[in-house]
Amino acid sequence: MELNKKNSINNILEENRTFPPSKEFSNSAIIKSKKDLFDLREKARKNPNEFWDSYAKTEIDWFRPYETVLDRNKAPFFRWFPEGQLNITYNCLDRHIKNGLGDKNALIWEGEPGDSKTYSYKDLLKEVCKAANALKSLGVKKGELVCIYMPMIPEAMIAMLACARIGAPHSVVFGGFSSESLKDRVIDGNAKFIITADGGYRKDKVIELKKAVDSAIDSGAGDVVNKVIVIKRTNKEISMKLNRDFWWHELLENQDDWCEPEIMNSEDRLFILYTSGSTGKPKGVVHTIAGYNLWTHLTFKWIFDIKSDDIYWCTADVGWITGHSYIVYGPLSNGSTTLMYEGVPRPSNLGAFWQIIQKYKVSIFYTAPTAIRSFMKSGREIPDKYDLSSLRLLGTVGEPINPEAWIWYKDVIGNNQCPIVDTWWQTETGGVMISPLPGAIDTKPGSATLPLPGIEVEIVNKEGSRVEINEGGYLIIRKPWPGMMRTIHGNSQRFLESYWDFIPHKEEPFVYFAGDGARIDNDGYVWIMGRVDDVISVSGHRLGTMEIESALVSHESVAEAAVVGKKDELKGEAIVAFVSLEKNFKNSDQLVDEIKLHVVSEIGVIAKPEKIIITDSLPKTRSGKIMRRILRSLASGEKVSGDISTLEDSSVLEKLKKDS
Ligand code: 7RM
Repeated sequence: MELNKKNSINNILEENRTFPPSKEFSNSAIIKSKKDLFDLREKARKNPNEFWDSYAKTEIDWFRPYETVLDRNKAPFFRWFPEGQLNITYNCLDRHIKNGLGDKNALIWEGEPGDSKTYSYKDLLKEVCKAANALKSLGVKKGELVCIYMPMIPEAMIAMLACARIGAPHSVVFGGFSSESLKDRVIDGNAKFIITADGGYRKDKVIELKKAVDSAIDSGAGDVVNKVIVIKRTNKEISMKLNRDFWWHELLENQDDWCEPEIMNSEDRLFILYTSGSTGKPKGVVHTIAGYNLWTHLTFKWIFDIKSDDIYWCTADVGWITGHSYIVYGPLSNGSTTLMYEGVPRPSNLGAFWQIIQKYKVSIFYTAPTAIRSFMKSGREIPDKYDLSSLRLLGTVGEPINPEAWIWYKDVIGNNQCPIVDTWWQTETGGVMISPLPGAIDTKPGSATLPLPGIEVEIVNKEGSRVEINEGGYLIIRKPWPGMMRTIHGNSQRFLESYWDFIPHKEEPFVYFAGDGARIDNDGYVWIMGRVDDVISVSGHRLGTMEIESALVSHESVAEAAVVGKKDELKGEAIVAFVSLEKNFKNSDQLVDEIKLHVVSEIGVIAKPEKIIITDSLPKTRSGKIMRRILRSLASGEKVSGDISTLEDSSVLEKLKKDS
């Protein structure tokens, strides 16, 4: 995206409506007023170390206290609370039981075929301990990476916590990813263990997870993986390999229901989670224990204004960062009740979400703009059939929300009673960075509003200078924060290049570049404009154009490919691929379908191109770079404008127009 004043104002509807929180909401909120919020922001700005220290001391339980808040010696490899020792599962489970919350519901789970289950804090701790002991019995050691490839069932959460209990970092791979993607992640992380299920339910279909694990192992991951644990979910026949594959229920059967929490250092790894970038393969974002625990704990508490009797539901999958931070760690660290749903709304059950809110009296609901837009499309008659009066707060995450969808969400789902928290953050930031604190400030539809206390956001140009009010630019973060990523697994060079070297820095020695464009309005509110790199956001899921292009060219018929995002009313962006064919292949509908399916099997169904345009004429510069800007205009049906003088062969434009 090219950013300048003109397009930043044109791109985004000027939205001036403001919505203050109700008096009742503010009065009972944890942070009650703009003044309280600004005082906190000021405190954090003046003395960040003191600010973080005051929360780390009180909100986190330590086995050994830290001495240093922030170690900058190897910046930007920042280290937080380095001498401290703790175990995040102690903070998520044991301490609540000690505080008398043992019988409180920790997890409410709703299964896709209609089954359901609840776990109290005591129950959850027992299950986690049993699973932890089972992992130990299979030989999982502290520090060894465990891959988790699961449907949205309680065992996904239990497996994550069991790993954390014994100090084995986890690497959760979204269950919708293909065996190819799984293989890449297992190999990159060197994960010797995989926890999976026989299968999972997704939109009236069964996905065969164990089968995908088997083919990942057969096609290369076998050099790395030596044990697989399988949870029975669908009861479909699968093959189990002797001494390699173990049933979860058999392993757990005779395990002790107590497992001492491993004493971990603050900066030990908690997990790796892969996310797409503009170049190369997905990168393994590394998060460490203490800073992540503190940041997910604090942000969850502030943003969702959590009360002891709240029933909180985040609709994300645990395979994404939102699931890690705001289904598992943030809610549990706060001793809250978190709801998990195995399914997604589907044509055969468009009321699924509202049914669940009604059934469990959900009070806080956190979902993605894509979902809201699709509900909007199928009409308010559906949600109107359900009693949604238990809701008191609504949230969104993953992509910009258009004001129309925001208003609909507030009106139809929230009955105009609930504040909306539009939360901006990334896999890399660990937790939310920009969001309204719902009792403290007025919201504007489409803006994530203000950075949280301790977070110093600025919008700058290519030279690193701050741009003017309402001018578009690159979003950067000036100060380190506890939940920040620590590195890219196995590639610290890429960590430096992707996040810290992009923008020339002046005042602070290190500024973090988020990869997003944004502007800040007169009131200091941040308006996110989308990615400025070659990352496409499809229904809030991040995909690199390069990743999809490599999947395309790995098909025998594809000579060259260029992928762009096209604006999509529902999904935010849709994938459009321009493809040139190898000599012996001819364009046909059948071939196009075959190529689409090839991408699905290489990456996963979320990467399926909506449209493939076969053409002999990809627009290139004299140095051979594909001019994506031209393709973006063509894909969106817009006029190709701007400078095309660098185009090597200007006649390709006419040919391309014909092809697309
Ligand atoms: C949590 C998550 C991160 C990218 C980020 C943005 C976009 C996320 C918002 C948003 C506008 C928001 N992690 N993004 N939240 N854009 N408003 N509230 O999504 O690593 O998968 O993606 O998502 O572009 O850079 S992520």
